[in-house]
Amino acid sequence: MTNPSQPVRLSIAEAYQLSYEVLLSNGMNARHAAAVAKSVVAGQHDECHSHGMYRLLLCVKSMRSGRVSGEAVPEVRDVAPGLVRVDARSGFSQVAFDEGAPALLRKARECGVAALSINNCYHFSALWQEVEALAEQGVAAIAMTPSHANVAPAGGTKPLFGTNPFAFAWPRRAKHPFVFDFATSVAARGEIELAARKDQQLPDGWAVDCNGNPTNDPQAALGGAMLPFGEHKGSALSAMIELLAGPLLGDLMSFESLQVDNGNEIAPLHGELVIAFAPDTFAGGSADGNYERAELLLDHIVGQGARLPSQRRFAARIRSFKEGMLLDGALYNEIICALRV
Ligand code: NDP
Ligand code: PYC
Repeated sequence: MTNPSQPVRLSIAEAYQLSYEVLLSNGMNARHAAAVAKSVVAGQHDECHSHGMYRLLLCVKSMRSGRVSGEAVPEVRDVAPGLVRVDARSGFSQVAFDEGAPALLRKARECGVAALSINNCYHFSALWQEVEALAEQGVAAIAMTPSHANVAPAGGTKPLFGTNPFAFAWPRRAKHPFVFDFATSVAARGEIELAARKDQQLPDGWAVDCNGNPTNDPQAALGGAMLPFGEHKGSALSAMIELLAGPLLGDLMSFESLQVDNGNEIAPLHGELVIAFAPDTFAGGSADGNYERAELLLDHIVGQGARLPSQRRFAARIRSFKEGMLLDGALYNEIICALRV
């Protein structure tokens, strides 16, 4: 235990070992514990605090509910030249993604474009991890998923959509890929939860309370509805994600996931859609010239003094690997308490 008001510095290895042991001691087998620990430590070392080691608390609660399988062996089905389906069999999404990604890459290279449908998974993670990993294998990728119904459609005041993240990655030669990944709500729900833990007010425009009135109080926001980013534009994108990663895949939408949750407040259960595009296959050979032209665009963005999305993350990663990373002291204590001995 540590002083809750002082952050704790952990090396990447220490953070991973702690996360792995917490997950293992709460019923995950070694494979699931390793994949989920890698995911939360990646969030932590990239300073994405809403999806870093804070998520261990949700994982533990989900495991202790008895609903999530910590030993699920995903079933991979090659259903069409451009489509692979992975049934996660009520496990967390990470192992299912790991199982499906090789077929997705192979199919994208063969067909130019291919899709991975992950079904029946408990899901809590940041999507950049998956699209970044795919781009490092030379494909462009998009990923999307519903969550639990917490966001009102633009013009409404009642939760209907999930915070529905959308991520994109473009591969670059000898450089980090171009990656963005954001919720289609103004911010991820995890940001509101973290604000509530610290008793911090929310910026204007993030949420309404249960009566539909604007609120800056994180507790009132959690009990009311979050708002989509960009009004009708984010709202339409969020609806698209519900449809593509829900009915298209034959899986649950956010309001259905919340119904299935039935007040347990564990990780959402639904599907995820990942689409990969192979630049060389689109180019009918080598895409070298196309990559060079893509670099011009990215250079022009930076040339105006703007930054590329994920630039902050990549800088945080370098810092964390060099100096270790800071974990909130109160959170560290909760994580230690979650260890079952
Ligand atoms: P943010 O608003 O923090 O950031 C979104 C993206 O915008 C990042 O790629 C970020 O890059 C980039 N960005 C931020 N500021 C700038 C800037 N000034 N210039 C250029 N790019 C910028 O994300 P959210 O709160 O919306 O989402 C956080 C995470 O939550 C995501 O990773 C998402 O996948 C996850 N999430 C997961 C859900 C799930 O169901 N599994 C549900 C909802 C969210 P950088 O990181 O470098 O700052
Ligand atoms: O932060 O909005 C969020 C979230 C929902 C599910 C996982 N993360």
